[in-house]
Amino acid sequence: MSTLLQTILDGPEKGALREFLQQLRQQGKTYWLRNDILQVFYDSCRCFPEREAFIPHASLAKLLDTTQEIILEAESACFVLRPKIASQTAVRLTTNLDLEPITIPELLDIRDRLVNHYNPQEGDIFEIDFHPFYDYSPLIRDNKQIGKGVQFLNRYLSSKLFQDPAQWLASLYKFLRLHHYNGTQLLINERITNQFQLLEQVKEALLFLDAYGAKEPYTNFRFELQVLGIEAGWGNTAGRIRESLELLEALLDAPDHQTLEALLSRIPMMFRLVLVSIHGWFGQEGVLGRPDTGGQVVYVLDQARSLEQQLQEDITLAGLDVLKIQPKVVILTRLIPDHEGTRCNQALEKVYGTDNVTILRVPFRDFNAAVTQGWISRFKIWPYLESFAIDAEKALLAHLQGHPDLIVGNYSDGNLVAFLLARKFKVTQCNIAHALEKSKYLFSNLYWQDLESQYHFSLQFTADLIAMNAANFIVSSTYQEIIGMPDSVGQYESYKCFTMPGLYHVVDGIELFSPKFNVVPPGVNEAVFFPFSRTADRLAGDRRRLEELLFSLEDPLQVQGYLADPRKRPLFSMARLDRIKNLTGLVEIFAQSPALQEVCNLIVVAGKLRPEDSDDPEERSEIEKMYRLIEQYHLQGKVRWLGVRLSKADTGEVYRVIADHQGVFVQPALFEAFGLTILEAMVSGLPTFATRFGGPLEIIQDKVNGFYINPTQGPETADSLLEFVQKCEHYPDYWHQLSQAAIDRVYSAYTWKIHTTKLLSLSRIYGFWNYVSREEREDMLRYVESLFYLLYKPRAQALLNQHTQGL
Ligand code: UDP
Ligand code: LCN
Repeated sequence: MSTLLQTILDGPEKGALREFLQQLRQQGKTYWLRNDILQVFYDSCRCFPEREAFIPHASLAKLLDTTQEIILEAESACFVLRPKIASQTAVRLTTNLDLEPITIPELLDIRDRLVNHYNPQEGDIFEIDFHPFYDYSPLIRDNKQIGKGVQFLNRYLSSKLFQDPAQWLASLYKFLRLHHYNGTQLLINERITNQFQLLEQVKEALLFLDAYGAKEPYTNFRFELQVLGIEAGWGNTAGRIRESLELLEALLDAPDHQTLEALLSRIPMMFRLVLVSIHGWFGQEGVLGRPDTGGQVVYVLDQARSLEQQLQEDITLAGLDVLKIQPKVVILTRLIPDHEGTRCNQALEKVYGTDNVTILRVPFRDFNAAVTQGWISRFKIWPYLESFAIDAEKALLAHLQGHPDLIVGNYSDGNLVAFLLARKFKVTQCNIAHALEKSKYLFSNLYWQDLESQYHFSLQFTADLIAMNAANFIVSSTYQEIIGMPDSVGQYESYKCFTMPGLYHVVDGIELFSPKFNVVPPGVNEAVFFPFSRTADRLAGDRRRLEELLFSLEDPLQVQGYLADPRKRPLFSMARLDRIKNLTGLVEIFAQSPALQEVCNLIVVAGKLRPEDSDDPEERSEIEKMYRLIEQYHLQGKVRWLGVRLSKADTGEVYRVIADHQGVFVQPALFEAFGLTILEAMVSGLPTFATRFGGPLEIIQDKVNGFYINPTQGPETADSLLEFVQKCEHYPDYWHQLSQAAIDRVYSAYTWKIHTTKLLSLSRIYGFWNYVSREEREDMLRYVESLFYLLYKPRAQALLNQHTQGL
């Protein structure tokens, strides 16, 4: 129970707490969330400056700072407290100011009562609880270590395995014998018949290698090694093979976790990778900015390219060029017959600049052509995924000519399909969320029934629970994506305990302390996005053309608005035109600050210019709002809105042109899971102001290499932009300082090389442990399957029925 709350009740602030709760009650609202609670409190502090309890450092302030929710019931107030990251408790405070603990099921009942969905006479509600299934896995204790799962897991499992040397040797031997490529044995062959012979042969091979210099190519002695039972895969030169075999020898003699990690990251186990990204328009051109089509497409394409390169390097280093092994990376997505001029109707498309990265498009089955021929909102895609996975399995086998070695899912739909495929192929499953919608839409679970016809969150959240628990490992872009910050709940954390009134209660939805979580941030495509000062790499023609497009071109089909004084410093933003991206919010902030308008213009690249051109209800309503704001605040001459779809190369140059004008990039989202545009702008050298809600908090270090803004506080945001612009006027170097700091930040922490090296290392290590401990996870996977078949599938079928009836 809360000691802080008890201290308040036992001390002089007791009265103030009672008074504060009274104030909340008087407002007639029963459900209070943190921001509103604090707002009421700080308003009281202003009204009663003389009252000691109403000061920001009083115990009451500290308590409210850790309070996520207050639910007011007739006879009590329920406090949901988050005293530290990833830990939550609930307590009831009665009208007599007595404290009682509240269990998780009780808390979920209270929330149901709040929305009139508590019907105990109809029996208990279905409870989802993953807790018992995590007993197979060790748990991290220190919350600072969350997100560094692989080191922890490797250390833990190694020590467990090494305690039983006989089992350890047997597992290692079996694992090494496992590796083949298209029927060719790798690593060790049948001449080594058991684990005991393995050590003898390794020693023999090391003796044999003494005769060769470190640089001697493997091909010169390949067949001699084969006779000793040693196959390709240990290295491309005598020196590299020696190093690898010495690692193996050490592991057989006196195992330790570092040596195991070093050996595993050398072992060639990854040749065929599948990246699943289904919703939206997946393509290389003309798709970004379309509904549901943004950062994930950029991320997956860049990641696929980088993975191929890294795999190729690893294969060469492992000495597998002799076998003519070529890595294959497949991006599995949906084929859209009504392709609207994109290439989304092509079954196979090679990714530019690669040898073996292919986009493989599999159509949704034609349940109802009116729906399945065109783009389907990511919120309505659920009924098509199981049959998609069945068809994709065949298409993958045909294309890859073998099983994949790793399946990486992206977003809720891709992760669900990755789960189904990984189960079929019996391979490692990696999850990447990109953004979990549950955190984006306030009350998305509590009021799911009201939102169901548009968003179908009952399917999405069930799919999320299935995929995140089934995954062998989860890659997140930031630490706070997993468990949030001291004052905000993480995206994964929000799945820990929640109610879907009338459908189910999640009493333990995900183990946040599981070592499956790993933070591996993405990078930027450095050939496209680079600092504006690298003039030799920029094309003068593009620069002029885009300068004109941004600042002066008159073309009502592409651009709305003109700039009366184009010399003013440009504030720039670019995003899909959906509500959460809040570009209309940025226009409003600008509109309400005449001082900012004095010194800056606003330029936004977003969506389309005509509502009738959009199929997406959110995009249509944002377009209409944008026009309303421009009209209402007389922004003509101050704002330019480009409804264009830029090529990738042009996007890179657009940031640089804005930087030529010493502009500023503003990212005003109400919530941003990560925010690739922030990396792109920063690496181009643009001082960046980004939302403090979500991933940008980790990318940017406030006032060092960028700035945080709170887009819900318009005047405050306008003031901080203004302050920066004024400072730049006074100290011309200031803009350059910030610009350089932004560039340095990206190059030091956000590159694809760093990302893929880590991802592949994770894949190998989790792959090994998946093999060694598979049986221990089977009960979890069976539970997950039952949720899929008994909960998800009937709801997906019901949605399909609606689609086939044209609803
Ligand atoms: N983008 C674009 N044109 C647009 C809007 C976005 O090229 O009109 C690109 C942008 O450069 C970035 C990605 O789409 O690479 C958006 O990624 P981000 O992570 O910022 O947001 P998301 O759209 O994924 O939520
Ligand atoms: C989805 C989002 O909403 C963004 O915040 C991310 O940057 C993008 O995916 C790539 O992970």
